[in-house]
Amino acid sequence: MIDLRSDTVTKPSDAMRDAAHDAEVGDDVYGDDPSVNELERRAADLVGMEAALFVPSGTMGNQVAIRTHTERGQELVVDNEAHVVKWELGGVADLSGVQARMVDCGPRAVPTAEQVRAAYVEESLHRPGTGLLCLENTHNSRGGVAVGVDAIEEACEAAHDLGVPVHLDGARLFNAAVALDVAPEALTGPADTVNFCLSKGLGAPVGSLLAGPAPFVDRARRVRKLFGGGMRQAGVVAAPGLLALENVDRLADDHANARVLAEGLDAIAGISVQEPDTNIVMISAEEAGVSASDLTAAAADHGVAFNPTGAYTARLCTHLDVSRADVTKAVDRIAAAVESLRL
Ligand code: TLP
Repeated sequence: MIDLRSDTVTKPSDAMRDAAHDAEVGDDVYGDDPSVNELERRAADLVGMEAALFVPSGTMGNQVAIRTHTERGQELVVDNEAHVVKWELGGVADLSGVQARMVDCGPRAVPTAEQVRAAYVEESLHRPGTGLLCLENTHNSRGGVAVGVDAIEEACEAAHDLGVPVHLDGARLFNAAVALDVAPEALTGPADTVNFCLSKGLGAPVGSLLAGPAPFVDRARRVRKLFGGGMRQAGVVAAPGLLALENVDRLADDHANARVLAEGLDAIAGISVQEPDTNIVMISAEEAGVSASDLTAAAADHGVAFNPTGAYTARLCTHLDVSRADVTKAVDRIAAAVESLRL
């Protein structure tokens, strides 16, 4: 099976497994795990922040950030397709008691300054006040869009002018940086905090980092504990995470594979493709009159796995465990699957 469901499906390399075996460990809740401490330091440096916190998942990183930034009842301004509101089980309401004021950012993927100002709610006797702006880069549900520095700066500046902090869901931050050929700090600098994942394109088995100013990270550490994310000898997962940081540059290979995949799929009659910025390819089979569930089921029968995202749309991800040859094979198999549905 060629597994294009997500870049989360990568298996740890032998070097990562060895690193886990050999890791120096301690009790991280006491701050005693040298591997975790090193990872947090390296991660903070990498995104130009003062400190970082190792968390088990991107979801926890985002939800800890939102809880740390906000007070119950406040509003969170966010794109209506953002992961934090679409794919995190209503965590913003459940875990932080905030309500989302959703903005349709369209293909731009982040709000304009005008949209930020329009969504802002001033605290009053009748209104809760806006507590946070959340951005996402790359933007997953909008097709792995790499949002440029100018758009990030514009949104952050508008929020800051209103006294609203900004959290960046950078689960795939390095995909954005590589695609745009900018330093990660250029994308994170305008925001107050950022979460990035080790367990996606970078290939680690587990883990994300929430980075920001040291006092924020201190408070986030307590929230992580509250959410059950205080890990003990977490060096066994931090050590492979340190190796994952070496996989940043190779994300360009995934992006090149995504372009080949997109071109191949676009050539199949009835399939239309959104040109990929990074490692995510969004397709529609509407013209072929084929539903996404039929398409993904037929493709699985032909040996390619990917996920439906709507009635006719589906998402395919390239990653560390998918070669150029796999991508070419995947195109042939999907073409055969579409053909089988036309018969
Ligand atoms: N996204 C997963 C699914 O949940 C959709 C995927 O396969 O892409 N932010 C963004 C932008 C993400 O894409 C994801 C994972 C997360 C946060 C959450 O990360 P995890 O899965 O580590 O909780």
